Amino acid sequence: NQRVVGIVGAGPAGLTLGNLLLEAGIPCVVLERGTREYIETRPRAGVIEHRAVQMLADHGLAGRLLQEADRHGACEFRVNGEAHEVDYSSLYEGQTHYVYPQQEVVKDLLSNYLARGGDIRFSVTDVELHGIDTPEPALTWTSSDGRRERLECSFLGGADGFHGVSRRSIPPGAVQEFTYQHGIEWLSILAEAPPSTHKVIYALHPDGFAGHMLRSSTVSRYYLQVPTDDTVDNWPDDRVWAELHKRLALRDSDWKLTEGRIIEKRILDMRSHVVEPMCYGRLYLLGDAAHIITPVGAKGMNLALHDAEVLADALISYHRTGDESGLRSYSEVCLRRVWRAQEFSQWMVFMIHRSPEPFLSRLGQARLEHLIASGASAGYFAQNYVGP
Ligand code: RFL
Repeated sequence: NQRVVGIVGAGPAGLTLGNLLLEAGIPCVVLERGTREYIETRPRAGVIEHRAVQMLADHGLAGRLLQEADRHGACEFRVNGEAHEVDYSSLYEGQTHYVYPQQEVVKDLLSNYLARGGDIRFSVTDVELHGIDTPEPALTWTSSDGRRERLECSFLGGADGFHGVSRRSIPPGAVQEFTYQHGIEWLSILAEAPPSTHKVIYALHPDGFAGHMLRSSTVSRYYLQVPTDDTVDNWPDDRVWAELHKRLALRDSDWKLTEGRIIEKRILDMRSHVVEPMCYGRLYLLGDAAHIITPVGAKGMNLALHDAEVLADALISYHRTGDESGLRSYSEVCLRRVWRAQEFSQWMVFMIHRSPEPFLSRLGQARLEHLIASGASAGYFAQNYVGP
C-alpha cells in the first residue's frame, strides 16, 4: 500500500494543504472530528489578506470568493465619538482586504477537494498519531460507524486547531511553547444585522473598546471589551445593544447602529501561543495547532493559509525530487511571519484598549494619536494590517 500524507483537521489549514497536494498528484487523507455541516457553518474569521486570496486564486480555489467578497481598503478609529479614517490601501500599494466569511472559505475548499477526488472522513473520534519520529508514521481513529481504522502515512499534517490532538502528541520538552495572556477579554457577538458601516470600526470609549466588523450584507460581527472573568450570562441581548450603541456613538452625526437577531455570543480571552519549531519528526503543525493570535489585526486564518502553502510546496518538492530543504526550512519560514503578526497584533492590542495602569493607558493613546497624525506610523499600520 502506498503511504499517503495524513492530515488531521478540515479547517482552512488542513483543507488548503489537501487541495494543493491533490493538485500536485500527491495522495492524502483528511480526518475531521466534526460533520460536514459543522465545518461549513462554523462562523469565525472574515477578513482575508490579498496575498492569501492570490495564493488561493493561483490554485483555482478562489472562484466564488473573487465574485462575492467585498474589498476593503479603509478602516475607522472612533475615539470618544470622533471618527478618524485610515485609508490603508492608498498607504500600501493599493492593496485591499477581502471580506468573506471563514465558513464560505471552508465550503469552497471542501467542494474543490472533493471535486479533485479528495478523501475525507468526517465525524472521526479518538484520533491517535503513531511513529511521528520515524519515517513510517501512522494515524488511527474510530470511524463514524464505530470501527477502529489505521492509515499508513508518509508525513502528518497537524491542522486540528489549538485544542487538537496533534500538538499534544509531541513528547513533552521536544518543542518550546510561548504563551502570553494579554489580560483582556472581549465579548464577541454575531448578529443577523446588515452592516451599519462600510468599513471596520475600532471604537475607543472610556468604558472600553468596541468593534464593528464586516461579514456579509446580512450578518455583522461586533466586539465589546468586558472585564476579565466576565461571562456570557452577564450579557443579555438588550445590554449588548445598549453598550454597542453607547461605545460606537458618533458625536454630532445622525449615524445609527442597526440591530438584528443575535446568533452567537462568546467570551474571547486575548491570548497568544506559538510552538517552536512547528514540526517534530514527520509531523508538521499548521494553523492554530501551531500558533494562535488575538483576533485584533485579523491574522489567524491568514497565517493558517500561509502555513499550508509553505508546507505543500515543501512536500511537493520532496515527492518530486527528494529535496528536503523545504521541509527543513518550513518552521523557520512560517515562524518569521507568525512572529511578525504577533508583534503587530500586540501593537494594536496596546493601542485600542485602555490599560487599568494609567501610564500605559496614556502610551496607548499616544500610539493611536501618532497613527492618526503621522504618515510613517500609518504606513507601518497599513503594511502590516493589509498583509506584508
Ligand atoms: P480550525 O479552523 O480550528 O480547524 C481545525 C479543524 O480541526 C478539527 N479537529 C479535529 N479533527 C480530528 N481530530 C481531532 N482531535 C480534532 N480536533 C479538532 C476541528 O473540528 C476543525 O474543523 O484551525 P485552522 O485550519 O488552523 O484555521 C485557523 C482559523 O480558524 C483561525 O485562526 C481564525 O478563525 C482566527 N480568526 C480570524 N483570522 C483571520 O485571519 N481573520 C479574521 O478576521 C479572524 N477573526 C478569528 C476571528 C477567530 C475567532 N475566534 C472564534 C477565535 C474572529 C473570531 C471570533
